[in-house]
Amino acid sequence: MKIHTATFHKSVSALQGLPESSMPEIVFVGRSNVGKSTLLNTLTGRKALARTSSTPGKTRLINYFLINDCCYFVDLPGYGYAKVAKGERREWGHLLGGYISTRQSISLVVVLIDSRHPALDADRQMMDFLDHYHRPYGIVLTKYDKLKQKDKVRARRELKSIVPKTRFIVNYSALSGEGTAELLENLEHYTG
Ligand SMILES: Nc1nc2c(ncn2[C@@H]2O[C@H](COP(=O)(O)OP(=O)(O)OP(=O)(O)O)[C@@H](O)[C@H]2O)c(=O)[nH]1
Ligand SMILES: [Mg+2]
Repeated sequence: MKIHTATFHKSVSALQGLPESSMPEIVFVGRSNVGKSTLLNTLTGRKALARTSSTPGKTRLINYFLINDCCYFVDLPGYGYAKVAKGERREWGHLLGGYISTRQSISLVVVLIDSRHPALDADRQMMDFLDHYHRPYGIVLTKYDKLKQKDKVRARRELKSIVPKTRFIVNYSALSGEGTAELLENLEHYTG
């Protein structure tokens, strides 16, 4: 797909506040700090569309971005970060889990995984959860620029063996732009 327009639509703190489900939603999930908000910015070519930070726990709400007036990209709070207070973590977990398990208009979940740690429990649990609710998903390996060549081969191999159901695996670097075109091509099928 080609992105012509990308605008912030709405932030939601509770499931009751979700917008009317009139368009397909492509959802971006992953551990805190994996690069979800950064990816939204590089993908849309809008530097400050989603807020990013080197400190984990930056995104705390469900953020809707309207793309080409035809679908939403949805940025979610991260999971699996120990330093966030327990109560807050539980709250995000409910919001995230409730949203993914009940929202019918989700057309695809993009799971972002840190390419340096491709097989962490938290990510496996997320993919089990997606399987359980029959949500189609694809994988983006983030921060690919930080990997040495031999680790690049290993990261993909490790992942492939544990996630046979993924629709795609894209290597991604927000620094170099690697993976942007390939990811957009894959998303095309889920925009309605
Ligand atoms: N080197 C490198 N750094 C990246 C890349 N993508 C993101 N980062 C950095 O990783 C940090 C976290 O990025 P965010 O996009 O805020 O991460 P997030 O997943 O939205 O985090 P939460 O909102 O806290 O869940 C920032 O310092 C980014 O600059 C990448 O491809 N390469
Ligand atoms: Mg974020």
